[in-house]
Amino acid sequence: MGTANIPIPDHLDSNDLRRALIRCVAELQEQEALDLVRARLEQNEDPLFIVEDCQEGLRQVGERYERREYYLSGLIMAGEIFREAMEMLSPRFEMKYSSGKAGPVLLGTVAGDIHDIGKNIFALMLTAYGFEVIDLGVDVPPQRFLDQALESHPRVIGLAGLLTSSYDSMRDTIQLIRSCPDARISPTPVILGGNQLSDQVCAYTGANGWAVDAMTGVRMVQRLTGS
Ligand code: B12
Repeated sequence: MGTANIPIPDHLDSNDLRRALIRCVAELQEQEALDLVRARLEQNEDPLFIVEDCQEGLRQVGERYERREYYLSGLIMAGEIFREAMEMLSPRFEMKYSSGKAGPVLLGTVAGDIHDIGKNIFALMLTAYGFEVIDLGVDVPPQRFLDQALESHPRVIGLAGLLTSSYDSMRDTIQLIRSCPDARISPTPVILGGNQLSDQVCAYTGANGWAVDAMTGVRMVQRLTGS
């Protein structure tokens, strides 16, 4: 989708640009948000900060949806803005951080859940930090995770999910992995990702760890794999 390339005034400093991007995403102003992303990239800003601000904007969209100020169309629009922003940011991630190959890390959004924006960012960041990623996509049943684990022997399994109902899918998936008779698969560390998580959810599901942002997730994978 094209943008109008609205000029960004010179007097805006980096804090102004950050606040403006968060506000534009939260208010679903697609063109303005994408122009701000482009302006910040032109200033050679770390793409990670730009992702964080888009994420904060999306969080505010979620709050407005809960308050019934936005409808489902608002969530869809926000997701589309984020996807377009990520299209601009992805090449910078690859240029900035890429190195060798470690892993693999098996990743997917759990059964019943189709949210994948955050999972895709996490996958991108893992790749940028040199991990091979096997991404099973969205709405992935527990058996599919196990079958793929048996085939590719991942170093870590990452389960993404944003719905409260996903906690049961996460738990079911982990139970299936843990009960696998193949001793190379059953102890594989499983980590969770998604912005609604907590220590309680982690304990409920039996996961080895959890993260609400991609960078924490990457550090966790590095620690678990000794990379
Ligand atoms: C965009 C969006 C959508 C889009 C998703 C588009 C897509 N392709 O993903 C669409 C429109 C499809 C959608 C649908 C629905 N949604 Co929705 N959606 C959102 C919204 C606004 C943003 C989510 C998002 O992308 N955030 C930005 C990303 C970058 O953040 P993130 O996912 O947390 O990812 C980061 C980290 O968690 C981490 N990470 C991500 N994955 C992983 C994995 C691992 C292993 C690790 C370590 C780290 C990691 O890295 C990422 C980058 O830092 C949220 C609001 C919110 N507060 O989250 C609601 C929200 C999640 N949706 C919600 C709801 C209710 C729904 C629907 C049920 C609405 C409906 N009536 O149909 C459906 C459910 C569909 C389904 N079966 O899944 C609720 C969930 C409430 C709940 N507690 O269950 C929320 C919280 C909105 C709200 N406040 O009410 N949604």
